[in-house]
Amino acid sequence: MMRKLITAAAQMGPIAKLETRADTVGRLLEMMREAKGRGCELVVFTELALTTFFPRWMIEDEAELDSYYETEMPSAATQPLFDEAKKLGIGFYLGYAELRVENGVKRRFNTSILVNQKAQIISTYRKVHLPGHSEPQPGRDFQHLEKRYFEPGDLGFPVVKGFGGNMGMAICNDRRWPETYRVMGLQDVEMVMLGYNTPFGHVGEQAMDSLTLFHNHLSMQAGAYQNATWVVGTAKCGNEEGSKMGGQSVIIAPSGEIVAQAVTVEDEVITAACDLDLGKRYKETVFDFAAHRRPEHYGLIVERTGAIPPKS
Ligand code: CDT
Repeated sequence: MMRKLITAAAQMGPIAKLETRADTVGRLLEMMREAKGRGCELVVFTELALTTFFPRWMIEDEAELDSYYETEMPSAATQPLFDEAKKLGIGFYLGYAELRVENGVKRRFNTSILVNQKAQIISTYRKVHLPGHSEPQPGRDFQHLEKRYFEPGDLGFPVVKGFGGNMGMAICNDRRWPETYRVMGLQDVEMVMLGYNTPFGHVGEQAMDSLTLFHNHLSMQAGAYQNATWVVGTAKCGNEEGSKMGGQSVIIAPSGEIVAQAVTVEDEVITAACDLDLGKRYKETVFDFAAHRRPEHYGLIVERTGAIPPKS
């Protein structure tokens, strides 16, 4: 049996600070049409796909900061994406900055949604692993203030039915953490979609920074293989307001193999015919969780290594 989901990763080149939402949404629409033209049923856009990557700056003016967030979804600016998706019969993953007011208090999240072919939002995810700092770091050309501008997601890692399979989402730094994939793996996820903005030089250690692109793929390939799931990783990349970000968007099979990869640092659509049944090959053998995982023993190992004090 084969459950084929033809999927696109729609990589984005830089979004300038002054680029309007309408222009950015126009770029997304163009890539959505290209994906549909290549037979895709799903297109995965990137993290914070509607604006420049604003956490690189310390922004003290609240109105300016608020201008990077969406207070509703769909919004007037993003409605064309929903309209076109419905017309074309294509679903999409979209990352954006979410601002909601609860009991008069502003709450800010780095969010993604999954929209089906009828333009209905079928899942919402809020980024859990927020990298960087909450205070500006001295001596840096670019900050990484995600901890200042967002709170950690409060929705867990939901896996939902859609597109004929079990679909999960993550956002950027989440991809480096095995928990991200395993929490979804335990829910039998078959495709993890994620967008990322990864500036070079973000660690500040040259030896590590030179491995940025290697670590990008390493973490996603490991997550795919160890949880027998497809992973679609979509970059925002290129030189954005002087900050250089890595590209190499990928579609990765449950074997851990890359089956499609972007070759530019610009807007670029890559596609693959993803057989959602492929994961079974691993889920029924080497990664048969029920047969081989030993969670009841993990606590003992942790105790013996002193990571947690032994029970008295
Ligand atoms: N957007 C995002 O999460 N970027 C991080 C790099 C910055 S760490 C200071 C990432 O993990 O790619």
